Amino acid sequence: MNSKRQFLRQSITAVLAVGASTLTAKVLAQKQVVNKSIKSLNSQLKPIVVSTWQHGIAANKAAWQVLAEHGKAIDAVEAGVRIPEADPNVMTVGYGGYPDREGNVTLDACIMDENQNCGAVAFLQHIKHPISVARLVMDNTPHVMLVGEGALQFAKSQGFIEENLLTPQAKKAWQDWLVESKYAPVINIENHDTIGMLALDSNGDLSGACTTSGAAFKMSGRVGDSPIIGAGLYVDNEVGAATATGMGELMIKTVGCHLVVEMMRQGMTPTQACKAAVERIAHKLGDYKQFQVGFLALSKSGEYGSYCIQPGFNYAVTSKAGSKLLDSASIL
Ligand code: SD4
Repeated sequence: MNSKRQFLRQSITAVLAVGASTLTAKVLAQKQVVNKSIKSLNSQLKPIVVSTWQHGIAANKAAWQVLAEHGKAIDAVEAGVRIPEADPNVMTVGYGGYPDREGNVTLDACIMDENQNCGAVAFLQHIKHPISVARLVMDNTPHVMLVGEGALQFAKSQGFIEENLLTPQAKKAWQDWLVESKYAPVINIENHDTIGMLALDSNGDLSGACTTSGAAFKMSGRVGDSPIIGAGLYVDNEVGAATATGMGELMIKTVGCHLVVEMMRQGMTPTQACKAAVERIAHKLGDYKQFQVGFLALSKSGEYGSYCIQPGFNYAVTSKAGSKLLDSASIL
């Protein structure tokens, strides 16, 4: 190669290199601007907490106290759902919950954190805060779920006290029900109140909790979706979280909350994902119109949404902007 040609080639290579590095620098700078604005948008959306039904407002308030202090989402959801658990006027969660057909209050709950850790209790009696027992199953045992007598013994070993959870109000409702003893588990049309709560903390981590006394006047030993990871609650810290309320059998049959999170993973918004899960139930289960099911979801970026079968499901949202109660869209 003659020296003139060599000089030309070197010059072109040098010009291209300068051009390329300027371009790379420009692209990087633009990328940083985009990342910065995504970050600031996200920090506006977090922390945030959402939960099912009207009693979610009071529950979110307790959760918000944790989130506002830069606490962890897992601590926020536990603190939040303990409010309706202790409230005798909430007739389908914890203390004051409607009993089964034998007159026994039996409770189901589960909790899940940002690291895929989870804990659950089912058919637990005499303990006011099943969510905190579920938390200790997660934190202090190698297991995910304890049920019945075993769950009670574990709770007592952790310092929980046995209490009578059947309030005079709930006893009266059960005695009235006994007159006809008609087992019609149509929940959420008149009788709703399971609390499912999802939170995104200021660190960007997601967690969820779900707690209930289940279907009123259910068969003894009946367990619904609420303590079952994937059915009544699911959290994937890379994607989002979902919880459910309503006729638990429908969520169990479709592994509803896991389905919602997987739909979000495929790119759906929380509302689209909840709608897709309700549509799956409608498509697979012929009798779905007799029941209520409501899904609530929160994405990793703080976007939330819901969908249900019957009109009437609502949910509470609390963020820096304050608290609000929103009506869910429905398939019927
Ligand atoms: C259950 N999913 O035990 C619960 C009940 C419920 O609002 O959500 N009620 O099936």
